[in-house]
Amino acid sequence: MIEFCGIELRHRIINASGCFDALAASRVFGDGLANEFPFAAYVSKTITLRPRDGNPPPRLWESAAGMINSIGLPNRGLDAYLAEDIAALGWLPVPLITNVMGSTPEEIGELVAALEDRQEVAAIELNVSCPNVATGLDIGADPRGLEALLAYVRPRSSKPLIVKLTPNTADVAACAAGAEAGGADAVSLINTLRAAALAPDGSGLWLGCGSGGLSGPAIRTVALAQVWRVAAAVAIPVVGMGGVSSGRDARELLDAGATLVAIGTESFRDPAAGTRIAHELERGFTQIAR
Ligand code: RRO
Repeated sequence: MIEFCGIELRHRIINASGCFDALAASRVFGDGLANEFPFAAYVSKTITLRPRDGNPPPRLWESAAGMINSIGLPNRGLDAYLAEDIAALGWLPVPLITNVMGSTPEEIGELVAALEDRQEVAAIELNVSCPNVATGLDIGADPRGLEALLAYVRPRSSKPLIVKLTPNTADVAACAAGAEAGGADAVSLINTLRAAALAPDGSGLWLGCGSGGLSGPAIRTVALAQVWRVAAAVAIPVVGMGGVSSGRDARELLDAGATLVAIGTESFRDPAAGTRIAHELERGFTQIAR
């Protein structure tokens, strides 16, 4: 067993928010999914206070060794999550981590407070790093803003708070330190790198919202560098992610200082990637020098 923020996990591999829909997967794969759930914890797609339709299409672009998304947080909002989704996830054999995003500290505080009495929620991930909404990035790229945000939100929750950091900043270690100083229990990184693609017909930017976030193997070495820097800068646990598609990749993020590794884009290609990568990791890889 692995201990993470007081939560016991079977292994070190979890999903990246938004990259594995457990409700949709249970409809496709049936009851068997509970017996062979690919991750040691389940992180929900981001929820917001009110329902959101998400960004206009096109929302995806395949790039060299990666994918650019501009999904824009489509979700049914907090009320539907509390009233329906949490109960529908009752079969989950692993702890539930709920990912939330708001535009202001007050909104985030409200989301966090609403989850306080739900014992089904083991921890909360604060998404301060979505590249696809104007308000998502600002707080997450500012160390003092992050510290102030956490200082506001922290007293409103007794649950572990994980802060999802943006890679789109000059100093990710300072942002992590700001989150830690404000009372975060852990940080997770990296979210996607801001990116754009041009339409093949020359009509301009491809994605409906202009730019999007790059994920997949293309960003793995960026993630490795940022996880390394952050793990050296903070004492709280780090959840590393970005382009991991094998046990070897996961091992490298752990060697860089991560406690857990999250699988993102690889799960779209292989829904059982979490299980495979956890097994590959268990079989072992040579540790690299730090
Ligand atoms: O929904 C999205 O567009 C999205 C989110 Br919330 C995020 O955190 N990261 C990302 O690449 N896309």
